[in-house]
Amino acid sequence: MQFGKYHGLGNDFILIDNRQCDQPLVSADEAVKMCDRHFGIGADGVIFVLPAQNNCDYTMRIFNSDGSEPEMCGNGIRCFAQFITELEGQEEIGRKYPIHTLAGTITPTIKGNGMIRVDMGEPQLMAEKIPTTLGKPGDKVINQSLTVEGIEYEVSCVSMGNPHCLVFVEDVENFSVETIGSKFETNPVFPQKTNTEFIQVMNPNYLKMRVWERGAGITLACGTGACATVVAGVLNGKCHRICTVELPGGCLEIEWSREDNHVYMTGPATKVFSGQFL
Ligand code: ZDR
Repeated sequence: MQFGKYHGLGNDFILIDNRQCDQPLVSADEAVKMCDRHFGIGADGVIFVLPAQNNCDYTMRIFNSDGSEPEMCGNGIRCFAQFITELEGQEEIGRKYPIHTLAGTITPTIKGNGMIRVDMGEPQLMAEKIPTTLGKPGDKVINQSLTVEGIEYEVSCVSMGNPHCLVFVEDVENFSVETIGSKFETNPVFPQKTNTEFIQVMNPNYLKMRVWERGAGITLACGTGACATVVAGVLNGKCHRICTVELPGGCLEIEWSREDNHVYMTGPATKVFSGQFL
């Protein structure tokens, strides 16, 4: 099995050329083995470039490192776009690739120098769309109280195709993401589980965030999570619509457009190596 290994700010993925077949060439169980950092290649997920659907150029599917299948992956789709330029044998600056995902059509644009800008679509805010039982159907979940392990947090919820729970904290460096993250992920108020972002506001143009990802645990970056962070920041009056999000692996530039309500994410995608999995 040929693969490419990419990362977006340290959120790393195995990319598979699956253009000849409608179904992923590896099973969820095999993906778990490939993602293992000691017995496999090592990655946060496996991403497949599948044939086009719905008037798009390609279809993206992804398995998390635990074998679950998320609807979308923000850092992953930048790597996906960079991988396509390699498969197609040319990198055309300004070229847009509409990609069919389980979260609808997502469109990366090649900016050059390994940078990709992605139209991530519109955030979904209604409780049933996250999904969460923290609010009534039709209600937004902004600054609601949620008790986890006996501690009360004020949380906001945003779907970028996948679920995010956003928590603003005073000191993100010293916040115990490693112990509390999984308690948010599996909290019964999130029937599809959730990704959770812990955010410190440095100023209205600059947020620092650490993430616990559903199905992957702590990762160095999360693209959908950075988008959800800015949406929650704007809705809570904490940041501007154009904002830098610093993650452990580096920075993403996020814009929540007033004109079309879409969220735009700009950041790098970097190839590390290619190889053959036995
Ligand atoms: C967070 C993520 N890596 C990204 O960059 O958007 C997406 C991975 C999918 C996530 N773990 C989920 O929703 O299950």
